[in-house]
Amino acid sequence: MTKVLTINDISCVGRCSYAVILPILSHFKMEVNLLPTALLSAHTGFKGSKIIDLTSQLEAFYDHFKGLNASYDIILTGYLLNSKQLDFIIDITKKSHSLIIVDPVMADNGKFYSHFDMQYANKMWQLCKQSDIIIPNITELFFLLNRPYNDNYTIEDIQQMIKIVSENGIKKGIITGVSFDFNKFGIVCFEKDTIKIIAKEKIPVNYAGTGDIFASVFVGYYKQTNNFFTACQKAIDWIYLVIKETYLSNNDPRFGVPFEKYLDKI
Ligand code: PXL
Repeated sequence: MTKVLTINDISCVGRCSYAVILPILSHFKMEVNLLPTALLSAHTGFKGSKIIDLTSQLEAFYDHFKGLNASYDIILTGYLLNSKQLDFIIDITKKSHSLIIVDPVMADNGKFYSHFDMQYANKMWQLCKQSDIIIPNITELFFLLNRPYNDNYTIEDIQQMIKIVSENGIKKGIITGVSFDFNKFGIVCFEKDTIKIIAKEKIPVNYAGTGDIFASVFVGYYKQTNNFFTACQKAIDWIYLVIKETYLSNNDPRFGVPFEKYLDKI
């Protein structure tokens, strides 16, 4: 059985982070261990979220796992709360033999989420450089490379950014939320020198948690198929189905997507 250590937050409302990662990875019959970074009443897209910061507990939890002889095929990182947590995770990944997959959760739509800034992005870049696969959205890619976000990016801009990412030793990556054309929306994925664009018809609503859903369904398919580009295609096909049907039902996007109804279509 594949064993995954997931490092992420528990947002009690809003279908993101562990609320989506756990059911999806379990659906793929993976064993999931949790290293929670924070407990939030709801994700930060809602106003007034109450946050319990778990920074002071991370090391003790991880030491306990080591004492239990836990070893992981995959470490999947997501929402971290601060630079101190990043330092600790960078240290873990340096010493680890697991496949390291980093979703550098910190920004979207050209802006940082609350709590994050360019200094955090620079440190997140250090973590990305320790990883095997990164899954930033397009805003996060700009910020990782210390660039101001520019909505009018071209495919050449992305190719150039991917070149820098590859030159820094990151072998594979998926850039999500990419749109070159008014009607299309999708991902750009790369493995060494090969770059593929997978585009779908644009859906003009940003649902919470879809980055976390994409990352986990990708991880599941990657382990299942052992083929990076096939996993990207399957992940995008499934999440597109979920988002398209959600759009037709007019849900409040802060509550995420009803992915539960579509697990059997994975
Ligand atoms: O889905 C990304 C995410 C995860 N966790 C928390 C968030 C967000 C995005 O806003 O606030 C707590």
